[in-house]
Amino acid sequence: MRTKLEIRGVEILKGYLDPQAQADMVSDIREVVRAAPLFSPETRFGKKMSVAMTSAGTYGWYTDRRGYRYERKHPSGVHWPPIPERVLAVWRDLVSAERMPDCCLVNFYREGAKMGLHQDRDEADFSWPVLSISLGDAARFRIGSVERGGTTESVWLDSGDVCVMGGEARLVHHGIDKVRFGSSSLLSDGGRINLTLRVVD
Ligand code: MD3
Ligand code: FE
Repeated sequence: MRTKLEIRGVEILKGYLDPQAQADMVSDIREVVRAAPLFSPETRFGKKMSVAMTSAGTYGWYTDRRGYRYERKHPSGVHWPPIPERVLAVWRDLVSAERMPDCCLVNFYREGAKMGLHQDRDEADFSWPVLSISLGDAARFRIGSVERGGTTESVWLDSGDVCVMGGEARLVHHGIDKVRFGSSSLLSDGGRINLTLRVVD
């Protein structure tokens, strides 16, 4: 069943994708990963991220000791593959048909992977929301505030859930505390895929 939740301005659409749509999207993402293999970059502090990632679209998000940024090419030197049509359809439905995202960041969480609290602020125009799609194992998503520190709230994201972060929520701190590894049967080897769609420039 589709239900809607709102936490600190983040809109959470539980059950937005049915099981068939989730499986179709996983095969789309497998194709993206074939063209642009997953990698675990180093943060600006030189620490390897536990999340593996790649991107689709004109830009891919990247980090190394030089800092966080968007790049037009995968570290191997190839252009990022196009954003799959079925992924763009979610953006069209929930955000806009006028402007398409130019990055789909693919995050892959293996057992034990997590993502600390951060803001997404490497994009040029914060008036566009960020949209996220969760596939595979359930994850505890933590939401803070725009300012550093203060209280946080958490919510479990399940396979097929979609989040839209726009308006006041666009710059809130957020992260993934933990993944309940093996909780979903969508991915044969377990793990969690998160897609975030962003307008970069
Ligand atoms: C709230 N990814 O890639 S998605 C990220 O599940 C990221 O992989 C997490 O945070 C993940 O940057 C969380 C939900 C999300 C994405 C972007 C946001 C929440 C957000 C941007 C602004 C506010
Ligand atoms: Fe983020």
